[in-house]
Amino acid sequence: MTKPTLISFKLCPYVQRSVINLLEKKVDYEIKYIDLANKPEWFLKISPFGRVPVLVVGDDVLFESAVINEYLDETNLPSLHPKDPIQKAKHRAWAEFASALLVDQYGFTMAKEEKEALKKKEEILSKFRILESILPEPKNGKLFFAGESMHLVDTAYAPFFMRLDFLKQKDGQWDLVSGFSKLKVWSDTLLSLPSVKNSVLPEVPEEYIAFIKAHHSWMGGKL
Ligand SMILES: N[C@@H](CCC(=O)N[C@@H](CS)C(=O)NCC(=O)O)C(=O)O
Repeated sequence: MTKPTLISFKLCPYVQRSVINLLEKKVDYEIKYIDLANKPEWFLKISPFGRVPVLVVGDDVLFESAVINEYLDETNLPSLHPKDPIQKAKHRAWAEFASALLVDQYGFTMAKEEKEALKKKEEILSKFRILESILPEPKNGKLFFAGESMHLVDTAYAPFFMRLDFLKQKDGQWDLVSGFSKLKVWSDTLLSLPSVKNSVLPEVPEEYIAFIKAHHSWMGGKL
C-alpha cells in the first residue's frame, strides 16, 4: 500500500494534530510542506477550502484535521477513542472546544490593538476555567483529558499548549496555564510525550515567534 502523504504548513497547529496521530500510531507516512502565502496550483486543486492539513491516501484526498484523525484512528488500531458512544461523542465535542481555543490563540497573538488582544486572552482564560472544572484529578504528576491514558482528544489540545509554551519561553508573562493546577499538569504531560515533541520541525518555536512579530501585532511588539 502506498504511504499516506500529509500536506502541511510548518506552523499549522491543525496539521500538527495529524502528525501527532501519525507518530502515536507509528504510521509510515510522507509529508510535503507548502507555503500558505503562495499556494501551489496542485494544492488548490485538491484542497476544497484551500487549507491544510490534507491527507492524500492513494487516489483519495481527505481534509479537515478532525476527519483525518478519525480516519487514522479507525485504520490504525487500537483506537484512541473511548469505546462507549457517549464518551466518544463527548471527546469529539471537547476536541471542538480545542479548535475554539486555537482560534482564540490566533486572535490573541495577531490582534493589532491591546484591547482586542486582552479580550482574546480573557476568552482563553474563561475556557480554561471550564476545562479546569471538568478535568479529573492528576495521578502521580500526570494527567490526560480522561485521566491516566491518552486519547484522540488529547492530540487536539497538544498544539495549543505547545504554542502557549513557545510564548512562555520567550516571556513568562504569557504563562496562561500557571493559574490552573490541573491544566498545567495536563499541558506538561502532553508536552513531554515523544509524539508531541517530534511533531514539529526544530525551527518551529523560533519561526512561530517570528511569524507573530512579522504581523506587527500588539503581542509581536512585546516579544
Ligand atoms: N478546520 C480546519 C482548520 C485548518 C486551518 O485553518 N488551516 C490553516 C493553517 S493553520 C490554513 O490552511 N489556512 C489557509 C490559509 O491561510 O489560506 C482543520 O481542522 O483542518
